[in-house]
Amino acid sequence: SGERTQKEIMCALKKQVPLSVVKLGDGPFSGEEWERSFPSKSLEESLGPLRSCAVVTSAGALLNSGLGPEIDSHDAVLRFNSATTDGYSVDVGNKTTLRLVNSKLLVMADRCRPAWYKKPDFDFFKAYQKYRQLHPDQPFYILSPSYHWNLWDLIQDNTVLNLVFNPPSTGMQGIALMMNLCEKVNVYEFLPSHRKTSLCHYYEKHKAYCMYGGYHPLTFEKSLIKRLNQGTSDDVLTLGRVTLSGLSQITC
Ligand code: NCC
Repeated sequence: SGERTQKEIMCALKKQVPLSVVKLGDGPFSGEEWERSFPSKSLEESLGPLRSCAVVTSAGALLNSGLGPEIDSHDAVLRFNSATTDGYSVDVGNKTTLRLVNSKLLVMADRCRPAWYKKPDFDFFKAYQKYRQLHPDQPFYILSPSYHWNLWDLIQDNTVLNLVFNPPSTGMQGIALMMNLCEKVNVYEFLPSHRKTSLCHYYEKHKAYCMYGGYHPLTFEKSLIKRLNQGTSDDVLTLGRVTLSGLSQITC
């Protein structure tokens, strides 16, 4: 793969991983039911221009960080899956501008449906339509499959080992998403600080060392983000903070 410079990787991200959401007319998404399903405004229009953004991973190491006020001071804050702020705002803040959830979660939230693994696509898309009917005013998008796999290609292009063909973690997808939407992105506890712990999530008691990922290429995502970090290694160690430049800020 060869060691690429920070700028080369940023430019590859900008050119090869364009942000894309599923739209009416894509693949099987046509017909009356879908016409009512997708939000009418684009993601960028819904959010407006964003200068500083925070990406808050769900890592247990956020506990006792006291990062809440710093996180909330950003123009927009991205959180993942079922990560709650209730009872944890001192450490993680309480502003949530965007939430990125994996498809499994959307289906599990719908208790009437059979388990995700039986008919993943069918159930997922039905669950999406139903959610949209229940919350029509909440802009809710589906990231395109091409976005996931283009991001996987970028991780593989910058990794010496051959990766298993599993999608990037929701965290990595969210980091790349915010690099598309914001001028500057601070990511919290993706690269572990000195608070590094076996606690998987800050909001649950479950211990599992999930900071390395099982199914997702998380270890390799982390080494890639480390190469893109514009902050200091001291910021990583003491705050668990990585600072990334937005893709609009670089000329390729
Ligand atoms: O755990 P999860 O992710 O919700 O975490 C969101 C993102 O934060 C980063 N992370 C998390 C924990 C940790 N100790 N270190 C971290 O760096 C990762 O980038 C992670 O993606 C997922 O990626 O969607 C995942 O979702 C969970 C689970 O589905 C949801 O939490 C819903 O309950 C997966 N766990 C299981 O399936 C049991 C997890 O593997 C990945």
